[in-house]
Amino acid sequence: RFEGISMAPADPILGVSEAFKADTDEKKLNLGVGAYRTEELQPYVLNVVKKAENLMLERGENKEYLPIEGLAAFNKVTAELLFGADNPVLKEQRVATVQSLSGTGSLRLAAALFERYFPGAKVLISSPTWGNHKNIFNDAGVPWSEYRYYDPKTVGLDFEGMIADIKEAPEGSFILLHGCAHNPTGIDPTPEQWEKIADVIQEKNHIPFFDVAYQGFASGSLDEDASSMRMFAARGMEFLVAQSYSKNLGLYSERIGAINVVCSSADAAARVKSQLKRIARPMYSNPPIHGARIVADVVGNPDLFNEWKEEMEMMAGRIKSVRQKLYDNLVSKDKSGKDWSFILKQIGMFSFTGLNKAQSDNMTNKWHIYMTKDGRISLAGLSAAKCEYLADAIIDSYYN
Ligand code: PLP
Ligand code: TYF
Repeated sequence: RFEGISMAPADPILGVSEAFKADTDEKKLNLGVGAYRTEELQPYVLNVVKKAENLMLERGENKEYLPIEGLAAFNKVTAELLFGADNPVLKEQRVATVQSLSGTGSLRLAAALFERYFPGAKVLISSPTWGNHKNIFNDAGVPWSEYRYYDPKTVGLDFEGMIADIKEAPEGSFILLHGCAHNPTGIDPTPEQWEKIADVIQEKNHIPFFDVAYQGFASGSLDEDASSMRMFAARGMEFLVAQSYSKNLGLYSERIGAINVVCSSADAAARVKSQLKRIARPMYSNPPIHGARIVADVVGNPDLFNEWKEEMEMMAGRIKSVRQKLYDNLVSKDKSGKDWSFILKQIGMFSFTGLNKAQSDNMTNKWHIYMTKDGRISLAGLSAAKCEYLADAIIDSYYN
């Protein structure tokens, strides 16, 4: 019965970590998966997370099931963090917020909502995008196509292509946007470009769908990283936001995040929420409590909240400093006069190097540097001590 099942291909991102583990060379460096590492290249548990976990033990909290929509205290603070506590969308109770299984599970819930209530509607995703986006919409049976985003000539944004493709999409399409720190390119629109994106989306009655996996982690500021999305809220638009605490609170394996649907009325939000719960019930019944309590405690306690912001700035700052150091090494070592400034213009935990597949293979095979084949490197997995070695490897791979 199971004999007919063929082997599935390895995940292009998670497969990189497996190859890294198998390498015995001591120079090896894992710049594949987007996970924060310390300068010593070790995983990092935030101090505020440890404090919140201690509080939980002291309070002797139980492990009863959560309601389908998740922990009420979490849902309240997560929406406030996203939109800002004073945002009219919250005051008017126009947001349906449901705790889900981190960013991925929240995207998947939204995809199921599209499949059910917007049959035939297409999702437009950036080219390139986080690889799992395609899997998520494929599995939910939601048609998707790509809009131009990355311009290899400039290693920058193809803004005109992006606008043209969004304009051309069938009226009422969902437009998936990375709220900040685009994965994999690290290239974000400017505030002026975001306004134009909002203009064409409104013109075409499209529905924006923000994937916010890096709030506070890109710039170091929670408000700044939410600013593109809040501008859409200020325009009174309807849209969705999938939220993740994997990176900004380092809660990767706790699977904590939320789907937020901004509606035009409180009544519509209540109905949307009821349908999201109906979708979640047969899929996973209810979400895990541990991460939800951590987020609720950290955001709800002013001391912990301030300490979190400091730790987030520290993480974002370490990534920015290795980005600068990598750039400095590239400029001083590359005698060709090539302009490497695109590295500094990118934001977030990734850098798109512009290396093609063969060059990325050279990085791994010759230099033991593990990265995805699209030329993306995770700067969160880089230490200051390894910047010079990485620059040597990039230059060697570029010109060979
Ligand atoms: N969306 C983007 C663009 C991401 O980069 C990630 C994580 O890397 C996610 C969503 C979701 O991750 P998680 O399911 O761990 O929250
Ligand atoms: O590095 C990335 O882009 C992510 C990391 O369940 C990741 O793919 C890994 C596992 C997971 C979600 C995201």
